[in-house]
Amino acid sequence: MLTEQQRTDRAGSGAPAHAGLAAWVDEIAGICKPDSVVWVDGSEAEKKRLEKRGVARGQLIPLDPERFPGCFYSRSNPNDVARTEHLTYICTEKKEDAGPTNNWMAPEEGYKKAREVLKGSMRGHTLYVVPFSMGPVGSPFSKIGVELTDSIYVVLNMRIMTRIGRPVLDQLGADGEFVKCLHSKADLDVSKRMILHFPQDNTIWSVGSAYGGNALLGKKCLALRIASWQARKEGWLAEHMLILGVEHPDGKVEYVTAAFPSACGKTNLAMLIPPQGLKAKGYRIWTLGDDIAWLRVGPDGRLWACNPEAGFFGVAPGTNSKSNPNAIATVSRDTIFTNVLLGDDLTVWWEDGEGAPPASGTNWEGKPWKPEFKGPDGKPLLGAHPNSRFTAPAGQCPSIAANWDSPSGVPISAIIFGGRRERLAPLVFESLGWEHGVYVGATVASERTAAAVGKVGEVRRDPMAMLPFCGYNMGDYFGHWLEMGAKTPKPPKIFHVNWFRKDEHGKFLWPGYGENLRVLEWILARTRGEGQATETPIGFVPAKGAVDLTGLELSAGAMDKLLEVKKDEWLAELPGVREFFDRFGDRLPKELGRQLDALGQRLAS
Ligand code: OXD
Ligand code: MN
Repeated sequence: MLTEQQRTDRAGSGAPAHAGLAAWVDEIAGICKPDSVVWVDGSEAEKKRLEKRGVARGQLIPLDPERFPGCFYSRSNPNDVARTEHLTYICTEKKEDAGPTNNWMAPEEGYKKAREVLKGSMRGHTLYVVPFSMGPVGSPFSKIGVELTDSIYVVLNMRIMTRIGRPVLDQLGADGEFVKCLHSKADLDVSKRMILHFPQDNTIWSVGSAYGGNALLGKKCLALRIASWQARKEGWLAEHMLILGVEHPDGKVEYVTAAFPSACGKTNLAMLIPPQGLKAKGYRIWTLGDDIAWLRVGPDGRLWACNPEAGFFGVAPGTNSKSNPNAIATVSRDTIFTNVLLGDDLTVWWEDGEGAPPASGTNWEGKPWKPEFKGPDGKPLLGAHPNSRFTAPAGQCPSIAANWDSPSGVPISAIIFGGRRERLAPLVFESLGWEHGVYVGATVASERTAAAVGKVGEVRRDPMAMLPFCGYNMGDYFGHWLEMGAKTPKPPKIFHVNWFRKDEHGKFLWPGYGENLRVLEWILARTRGEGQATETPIGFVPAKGAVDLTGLELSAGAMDKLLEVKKDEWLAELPGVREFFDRFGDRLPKELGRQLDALGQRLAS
């Protein structure tokens, strides 16, 4: 129960007319026992107050106001720097509804275990009530959540990544539906860490972590895991996809979505700058989202996409003015940097980043750092953690589309799947139709990156780049994709790309980054019934000369190698796909088994 003082505070700071919400906040405060409860209104004055408090408590360090105005540095516990998929659970009544690719816990057990950790976990802390909207407030795409958290860092990040505060409460009204999101850092003990999703209760409980993907509950937890469940029920798609627009010289803009596993370049592609050689064609690229897309069938029978987020939570290492100049400009102000290198001059830096490193600083682990320092393995001591991040408002991106937060979304011409594969997958291929496209998405495989705890580099199946994010049985998810195709009168075409193919000496064959526009150009031409292609057993690849390489120096024969479909390698891939499909038993749609057989026959003939 709240004390009288706490009730007064809440009333004073604008608690809602929503009795269900007020009762739930009381209930959680009764478990976590915070010293006070603060309802977040989203105002500038409140932001300043929270920043001041974060600084006073040592959780935030203000950066040099000349070089990084409005920016803060934050360092998380070294045991808490990436998503912890092995501690992430889908808590459905029936285990089979979570499916073979998710960890499952019975809802009663989940609530009970987490409650033990939550009991009194906020003593000495404030509980912040953060009403937030995923998607523009009031848009037909949007969903409302309320996150209760004991972390100022979380409030300030949610402020960037979502729309928060008073307008959201107004939209919620007296009886609106919302996702109940509870987050407590507790004591950051890994052995008590749990990220629990209760899709049947519209509820998320996350304890023991302050890392973005585990703690900013609007992102992976709501906008993917819970939303994917809701999307199946309501007939739409919640996907791990960027959204970008390609503007042609006549002003016409075509939009695509692309799903790549975490840390495989979605942010870079979403913010692409046309390469020198294609400049003459006058393209402009517009960014609408870099991580999540919600898609619905529009009144014109096409699929329309909306980015539910309002900011970018991007991977810092590797971001520089060659790989992503727009990101560098985006993070030049009002950005929170997490686990990068903090210079003694109050600047930030990361490996493969921008400019010279500071002469000395403190690294992501809090260790003194100089460029010449070596770690225990004799290699240079890392300044930034490989999964260190920046959190920046979407509106600050120079390439942000004017319509990025349009309540009606944008119509999609192509869906692109991709993985990080050294071999096998060509630079690009087009699927043979929606059903085959769903097969292509369902069989995406990729080498693991640093965005989640685990062995980096290991190849794993990551269907639609949703393996860690699908909130229900993936067999049913594939079925839902097939149904969405059937109910979309004018579905987009589905493609697959691989920017990471290597030659026999282990060198990347494709330069990537801005040059990827050349591939997008071919993809869009194909959606208009143009663009030359050769049919292969796996789908259509660009015909010789069909990808415009003007001004691009590729090594001799590189394009042939990039587009080569090696039948023996593809045949060798099939038993692994079959084994993966078998895991879903009778929840696997028959269509996918048929697609696998048909591919086998095409490859063998
Ligand atoms: C992310 C991720 O942070 O996919 O976007 O891990
Ligand atoms: Mn992601």
